[in-house]
Amino acid sequence: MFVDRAKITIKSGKGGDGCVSFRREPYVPEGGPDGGNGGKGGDVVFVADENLRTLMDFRYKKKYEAENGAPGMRKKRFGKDGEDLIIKVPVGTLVIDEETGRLMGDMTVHGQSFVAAKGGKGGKGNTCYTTSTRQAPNCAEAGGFAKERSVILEMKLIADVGLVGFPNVGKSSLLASATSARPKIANYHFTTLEPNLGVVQMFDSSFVLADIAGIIEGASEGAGLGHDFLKHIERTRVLLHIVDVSGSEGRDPIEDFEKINQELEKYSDKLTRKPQIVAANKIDILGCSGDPDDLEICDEYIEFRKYVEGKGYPVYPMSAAAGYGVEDLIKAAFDKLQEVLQEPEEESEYEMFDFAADDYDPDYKTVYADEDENGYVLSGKQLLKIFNSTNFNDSGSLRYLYKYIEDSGALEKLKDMGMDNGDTIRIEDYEFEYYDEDYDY
Ligand SMILES: Nc1nc2c(ncn2[C@@H]2O[C@H](COP(=O)(O)OP(=O)(O)OP(=O)(O)O)[C@@H](O)[C@H]2O)c(=O)[nH]1
Ligand SMILES: [Mg+2]
Repeated sequence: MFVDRAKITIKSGKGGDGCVSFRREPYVPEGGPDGGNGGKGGDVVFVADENLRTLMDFRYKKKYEAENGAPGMRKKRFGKDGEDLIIKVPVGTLVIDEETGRLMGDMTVHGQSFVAAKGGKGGKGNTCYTTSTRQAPNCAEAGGFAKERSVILEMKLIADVGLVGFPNVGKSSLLASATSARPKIANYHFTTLEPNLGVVQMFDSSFVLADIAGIIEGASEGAGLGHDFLKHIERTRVLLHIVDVSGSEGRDPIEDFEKINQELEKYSDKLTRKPQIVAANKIDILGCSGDPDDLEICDEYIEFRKYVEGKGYPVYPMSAAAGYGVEDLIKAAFDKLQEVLQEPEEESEYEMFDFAADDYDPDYKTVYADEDENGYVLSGKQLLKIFNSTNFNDSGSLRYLYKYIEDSGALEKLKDMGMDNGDTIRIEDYEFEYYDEDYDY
């Protein structure tokens, strides 16, 4: 199965928590703090790889997680950083953030890479919390959060050159003749349903040729899986239009040529803007060997060539089955491709993802006050970070947490909601009772 779109979830590593620890040495009754910092969580990184051709692998594995940072340790030892997770994708893949629908990365060259989910920062150990008034800090910073998101991978380019034409005209035969790919070739329509890709070697260079399912009249309106097929064609740079010039199935080659172009045009003018080279296939059936002298007396071919050239397209005679003319046609496709590669790329239909805005979270400091069937609840990202950094056996650390909650204004909100002295407030799985400052116990 050919896969050109996939949805996966990615998750960076969480930062390791900072460590709370104190020096323990003989004859030193109160050693200072010596808790080390936690390690950074691993990033999720996308890398373009020219050895991959489809998004097949993402069909089976959907979840990708980088390693967490390790917690800090005693004796000021740092926790190990989590390993980055490298995800290789074919050149020509678009990486799109599902939530915003924005483009995170357009992977156009081999080796190109970007970080799609940053790992959480390592938390600071208690060593870093020492101040002049606080010589023995009993808390350490929690590691930064992991980042999780859904991304859509989409192949912008499935191949450099795409074969188009009616069913049974010899598209797969050409792929088999020009590359080492072995597509199924048979004398019936729609032998090919999924694109077959082959690599054409040209001197010290190469390009990818895609054999796509045959197009029929009405494909642009969806006839015979038309939309899927036409979408594949959209993802090639140069079109090789194969026509059965012998009319072996009783159709007229000129009409065939026109009908396919009409379908391409109806689907999208992007397809009509692509350079197109026309191959007049099955000349052997017309009794032609491919020899130039032979060709000039082959009326059907000459008539077809005159018409198509009149429309401004180059025409190449061919017998894909016998191998005539294949080399010249492939050379022409290669030359055209080199020309196209010089041109600037068409503008992307996607807006760019804003990484700076993604790093800056305006919601980070908000403390949410809610009520559920079990009582009052506080939540919020910064609150959770401070909560995770709190040592509940240490009064200084607890006081810091309470002061943060008070300053956030969340208690006022809870009071407006009807909270009274003695009511329970919950943060994650921790509960405490609320009493006013001037409450008379
Ligand atoms: N005589 C002759 N037969 C050919 C030539 N090229 C292809 N054929 C035959 O035409 C039939 C169809 O060829 P395919 O290559 O499968 O055609 P296709 O365009 O890939 O067909 P679909 O995948 O069904 O769209 C096969 O029986 C081929 O052997 C040719 O140049 N001369
Ligand atoms: Mg085929």
